[in-house]
Amino acid sequence: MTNALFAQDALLPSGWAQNVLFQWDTHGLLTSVTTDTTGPAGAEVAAGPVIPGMPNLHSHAFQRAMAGLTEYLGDPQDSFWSWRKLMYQFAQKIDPDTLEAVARQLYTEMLKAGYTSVCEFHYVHHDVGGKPYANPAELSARLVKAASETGMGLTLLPVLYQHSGFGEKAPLPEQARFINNPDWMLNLLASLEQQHPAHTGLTYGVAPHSLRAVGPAALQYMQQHLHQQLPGAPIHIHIAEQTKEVDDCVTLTGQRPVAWLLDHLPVDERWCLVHATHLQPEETAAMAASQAIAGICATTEANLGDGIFDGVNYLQMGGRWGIGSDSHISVSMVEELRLFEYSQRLRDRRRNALATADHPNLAEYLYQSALAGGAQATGRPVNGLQTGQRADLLVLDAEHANLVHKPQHQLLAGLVFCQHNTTPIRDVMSGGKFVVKQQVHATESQTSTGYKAALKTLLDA
Ligand code: NGQ
Ligand code: ZN
Repeated sequence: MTNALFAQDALLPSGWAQNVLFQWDTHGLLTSVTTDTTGPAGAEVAAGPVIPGMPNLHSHAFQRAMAGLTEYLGDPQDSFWSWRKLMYQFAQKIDPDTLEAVARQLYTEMLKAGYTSVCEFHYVHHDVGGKPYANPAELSARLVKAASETGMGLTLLPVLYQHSGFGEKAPLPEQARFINNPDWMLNLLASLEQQHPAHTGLTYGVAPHSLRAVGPAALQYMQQHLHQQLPGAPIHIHIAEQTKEVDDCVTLTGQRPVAWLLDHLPVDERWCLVHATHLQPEETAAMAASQAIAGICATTEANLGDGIFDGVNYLQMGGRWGIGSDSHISVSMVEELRLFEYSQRLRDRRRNALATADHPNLAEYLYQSALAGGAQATGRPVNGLQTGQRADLLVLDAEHANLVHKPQHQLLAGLVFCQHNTTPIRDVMSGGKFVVKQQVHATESQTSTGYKAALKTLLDA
């Protein structure tokens, strides 16, 4: 039997099931998921328990190459803003070839870590100096290439970027590579659609960078025209990550960023509000009610000293969320989930903080929620192991020290809340094809050679 996999144990949207047969079509979409079958019936047999692959809802691919390069005290008041200066200097060095090599390495690492989809919040558009490339979509196309060649599902979100701060301040010279306008963006999307048509593994949306970088009129115009051109396409925005941003927004508008956005734009399930770190209780409630996704990037938020998301209240209110590795100082979905929970424990001095009476199995609850929210943010059919969704799955090693002898309901806690230097993620399937087998990605050695050469170029530049 081709395009079929049998798993003795599999995590479905309804929970753990036994003797599950998965079948999928040539687009990589599941056509049937049958539980309690009598056996493999000629299908390939999964080497361990099967769980759905996780979407990564926030990535700036080029930042993978600067991981670990900003961990020294420069400015005595070192902060997000001094980190950003260093990040801008690094962004000047990126060219099409280095971006492609870094993205290929990053997507390989993500797949091995269990991320089978990524949303690229992509804002380095132009040449150094700000001149568009001969193909204005050059750098976007390199990300598409890296994703397709590694087997990573991609939602490409070209970034709209116009200003250096609230009140439509003129951009800084170091932002020249990012600057564009809504019509340029809509043309870019049309040309990308033509060069690389969407399919189950690739889709497009847009990312107004932040309320700092895009003014109200452009934001309105962008979202209206986007949904004429690409109905239902996702819109992601950075919001309320730093208190300075909140203060500047209040000074200009009298409202905090999340409150302002919810009041002035039709924020709904197509939207992903990345970070949303600083919320007043009314904002938490309104954001949960909007059905937008909160994009939690716990390791980056910790690294940059952002603050702690209002997770306990937001989840109690049924708020939707997913995880992103953002600056890629860590590429580990289990670390994102764990740190999200641990940030709440440290703040509130309690345990199992994000679990609820209805969902006492914390690891399973976190996993299933981040999966559903992440899938919504991708705008692609990646919402778990059910008919019509992509065959994106992970095969766990049941003999791993953190899983061995455990009942089904303890497996995800063994994955998420134990960390002992080896991962129990054994094989990874993306769109019906195994891209990682026994913890090795099919093209990882060429990828690694290319990455090392690119990193040398970037460090020498
Ligand atoms: C970014 N990253 O666009 O890469 C941002 C920093 C900004 C994070 N916020 C730049 N983590 O927000 O202005
Ligand atoms: Zn970001």
